[in-house]
Amino acid sequence: MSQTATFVFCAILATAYSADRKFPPGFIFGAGTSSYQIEGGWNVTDKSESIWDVFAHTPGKVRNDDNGDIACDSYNKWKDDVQMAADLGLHFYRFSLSWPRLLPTGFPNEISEDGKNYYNNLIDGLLEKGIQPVITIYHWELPQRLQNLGGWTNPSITDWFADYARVVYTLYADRVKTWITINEPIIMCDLSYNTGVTAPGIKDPLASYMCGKHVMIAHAKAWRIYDKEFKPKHKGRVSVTNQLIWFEAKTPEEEELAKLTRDLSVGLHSHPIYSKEGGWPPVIEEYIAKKSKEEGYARSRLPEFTPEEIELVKGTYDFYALNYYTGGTIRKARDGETIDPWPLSGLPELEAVIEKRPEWKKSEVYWFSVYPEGLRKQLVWLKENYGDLEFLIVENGYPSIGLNLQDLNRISCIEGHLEQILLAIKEDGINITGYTVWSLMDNFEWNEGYSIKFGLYEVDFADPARTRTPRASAHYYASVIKSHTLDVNIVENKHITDEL
Ligand code: GBH
Repeated sequence: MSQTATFVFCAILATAYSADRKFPPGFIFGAGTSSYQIEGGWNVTDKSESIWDVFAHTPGKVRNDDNGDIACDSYNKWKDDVQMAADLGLHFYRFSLSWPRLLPTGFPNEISEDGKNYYNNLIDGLLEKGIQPVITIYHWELPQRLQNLGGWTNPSITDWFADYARVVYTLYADRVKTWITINEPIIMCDLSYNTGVTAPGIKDPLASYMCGKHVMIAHAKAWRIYDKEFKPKHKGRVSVTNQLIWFEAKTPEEEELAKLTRDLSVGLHSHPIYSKEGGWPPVIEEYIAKKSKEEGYARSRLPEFTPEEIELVKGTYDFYALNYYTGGTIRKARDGETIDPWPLSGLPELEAVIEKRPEWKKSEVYWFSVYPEGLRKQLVWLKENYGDLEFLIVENGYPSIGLNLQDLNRISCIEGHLEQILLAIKEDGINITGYTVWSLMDNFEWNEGYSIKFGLYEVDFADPARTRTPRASAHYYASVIKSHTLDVNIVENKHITDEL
């Protein structure tokens, strides 16, 4: 047995058998990636530049001036990725499409043969191994040409996106049954247009909410196109995924503020879709309108929805998709205190400060502390606010720094979250149907470049072959999937360990 497997053995022995640690029949497990973070092949054939190509090629924007020119080289090595997914025993693999690889002009007047074939091969390769493809249509790779036209601040983008979505449904809906339109509206709008730490790096206090509105309408148009033109024949499902940081009050006195923070961070992009009345969360709409007025604006910084737009967006879901990583406590800012806008520019808006409880386990990465209970609390909150929905967790994972195959922290983090999912299913009666580890392999972690690792597989970025090696967490996850329980016993599952 390898040293890696020995570590897994130790980790697994600590868990005792109990019927409560079994997953419901039909619960599915997957892993995720996104196009710019893994593909490379940034200038092959007719692919055009994305905002990330331009941003990462600008010195000083990304840690160590890393870029995704080659990344994991999945453009060439997709067969390895499929094999890794198969070795893990994944039920599904979540990946995203590169808009400028498929539509080099940004518009459907030209569809790239090379781009089309790349994703056809990947989809067919997965299906041959019995793995369901789950596609994110937009995971932040906007064609630069569309950014030059204003990107997500231009209302026309709702049609540009809808046209792109129709192209990809036409190409792949015969084989792909689960779709995520857009990854993390709040993060993408905030980091791209307000804090400016990610591409295209715009820092404008008005732009983030403009983006926030257009993202909702773009999603809704794409959902409705599928629902009308593709669902009757292909019977698939479409949703959008929200990044949810669980915010709770630091002290009982701060409960009101914590509630307001959740209404902004979770509610902003959930209420328009999942609530009965639709539109922005009323308390947030009022709060921002009032502040905007005080600041001397003629209208609210949060653009209004028309009644038609409210109807267009409302109900455009087939399930609730969420990404969960970490939690935070909320307290009122002291007079004159500078508020860090990460992870939400709404925090300065609300004069709210986010902190971590000292008892939460820290990771090596500053923004991440391990708080699996927050995931269960978040799911309960969502059910209370939006009803008995089906929940699909499409990202959860653990960040680390440096090369390390024996990633016991990642194992215990994943196990902790899976325990909370089981509790939410069994104790709170929440309908959670699947779980996704971010990420299948180490990749380009946006403004952090390659310095932060999320992979079940380690990738050697110094090696032109971009060799992938399973970490202990890959062995662990394969055992969980195979046994469909958290009571994985590495002795019984030894053959899996050997295979990997
Ligand atoms: C998700 O973003 C993304 O969907 C995925 O692509 C990403 O790799 C993964 O999670 C891990 O981050 O410099 O202050 O912005 C989650 C949001 C965005 C959180 C980048 C960490 C860096 C801190 N992440 N952010 S900051």
